[in-house]
Amino acid sequence: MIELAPGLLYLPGFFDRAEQATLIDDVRRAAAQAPLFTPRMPRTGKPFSVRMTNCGRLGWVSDAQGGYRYQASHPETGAPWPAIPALAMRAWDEGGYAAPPEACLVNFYDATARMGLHQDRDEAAIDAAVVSISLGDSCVFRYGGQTRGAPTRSTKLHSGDVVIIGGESRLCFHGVDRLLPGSSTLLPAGGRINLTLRRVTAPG
Ligand code: MD3
Ligand code: FE
Repeated sequence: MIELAPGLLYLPGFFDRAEQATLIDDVRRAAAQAPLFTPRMPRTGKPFSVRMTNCGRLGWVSDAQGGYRYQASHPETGAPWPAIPALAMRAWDEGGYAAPPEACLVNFYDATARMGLHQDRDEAAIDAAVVSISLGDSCVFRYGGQTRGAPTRSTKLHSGDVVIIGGESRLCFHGVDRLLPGSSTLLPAGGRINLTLRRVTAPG
């Protein structure tokens, strides 16, 4: 385990190849039930290059009219989200939060997808760490400080890696600069899947 910054813990190779394959099977089943959708920016409606779906009681969605939010149903089908993959809970346990996660956001990156620098601040339970699981192609990940202008560093994230974003790093700006296509054979057609487990509401 490597502490990249205060509260930002990097667990390289947390999931072995067989476990990664199990997680991919679970994500495929989830996406069959809750299809990937293209989120859109609040107000402008500009589409994200990353496609998404969710597992858990609550899912993160965004569109022009409603903006960023968590909701209990799929934005296109209206159905409840599928269950969080059982193996993903092993990563959640590393975050040390007493209550279970409510959301597992599934991000799918094709070779050209990116995610701009942002903070994760749509959760009322801001004391709970966000737990990230990377699968498939590696990416160049960027993280900075609690203001957009603070200096940033970049690091690569590989298939099977887990990142715990808690403590002082919970509100740090971060994003995905680019994929490294062909860096993994886990997904036959390439691409990257990131699962982020989140506690949304304050427990109790
Ligand atoms: C915050 N996803 O969905 S994983 C997101 O790889 C998101 O798909 C990225 O940002 C992805 O909101 C990043 C979570 C993560 C990892 C490292 C961080 C968030 C971080 C380091 C500092 C601050
Ligand atoms: Fe984020």
